[in-house]
Formats: sequence, C-alpha cells, structure tokens
Amino acid sequence: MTAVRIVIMCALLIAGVVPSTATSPHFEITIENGSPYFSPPIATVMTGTPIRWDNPTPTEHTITHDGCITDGPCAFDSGTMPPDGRYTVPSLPPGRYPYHCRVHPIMRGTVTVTNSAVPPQI
Ligand SMILES: [Cu+2]
Repeated sequence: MTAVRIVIMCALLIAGVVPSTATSPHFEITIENGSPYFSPPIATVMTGTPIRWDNPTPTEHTITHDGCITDGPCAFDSGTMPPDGRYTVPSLPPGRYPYHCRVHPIMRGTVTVTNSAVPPQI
C-alpha cells in the first residue's frame, strides 16, 4: 500500500496538484558585490530546469535579459530585486541568454539553455 501511496504522490507532484517547495531542482546563480557579480557568470542548464538568482547583497539589482533593452525579444526581466530577494525563471527555450543588471550595467552574465547533455562548444 505504501508503494501505491508513493506513486499517487508522485503523480500529484508531477501534475502540480501538491505544491512543492524545496523539491524542484533548479540551477542557482548567486549575486555578488564584486566582479564577476554573478556566480557562476556563465551557466549552462538543461531545458526545463528552473533558474534561480539569489540576492544576498545589501543592494537592489535586476536580472534583465539583454533582449529587453534591444530590439530582441525580452525573455526575462526580474524588476527590482531587494536585498535577500530571489528571482526564478521557470524554464526557457534552448538558446543563449546574455543578461545584465539595469541598476549596475557592469554586472553581466550569460545563461545557455540546451537540450543536449553535452554543453555546446562556444
Ligand atoms: Cu545590480
């Protein structure tokens, strides 16, 4: 009976019926006060992996896809992230996503989303 219960719980989790807090695997990027400002500054994640930025600094930042300030499509823009704030992008289509902080344009990072287990050659 326990196995049946586990199967049902898994089905509910997959269906999103049961809210999951810490169970969702995500890729974590931490904002830092000094260069390179994002740790890691260059990240490669598998399609479907949520990407989360944590802001442990005492300063407000944004996570803004470069496309949001150019002609390109705007894939994500956090708005202002307060100290101890967090921003999660649930998933992105495969591609390369350079991003920056609107408050401090010197802060730059890149996320590459891939379907392949082997990171693309740059
Ligand atoms: Cu900033």
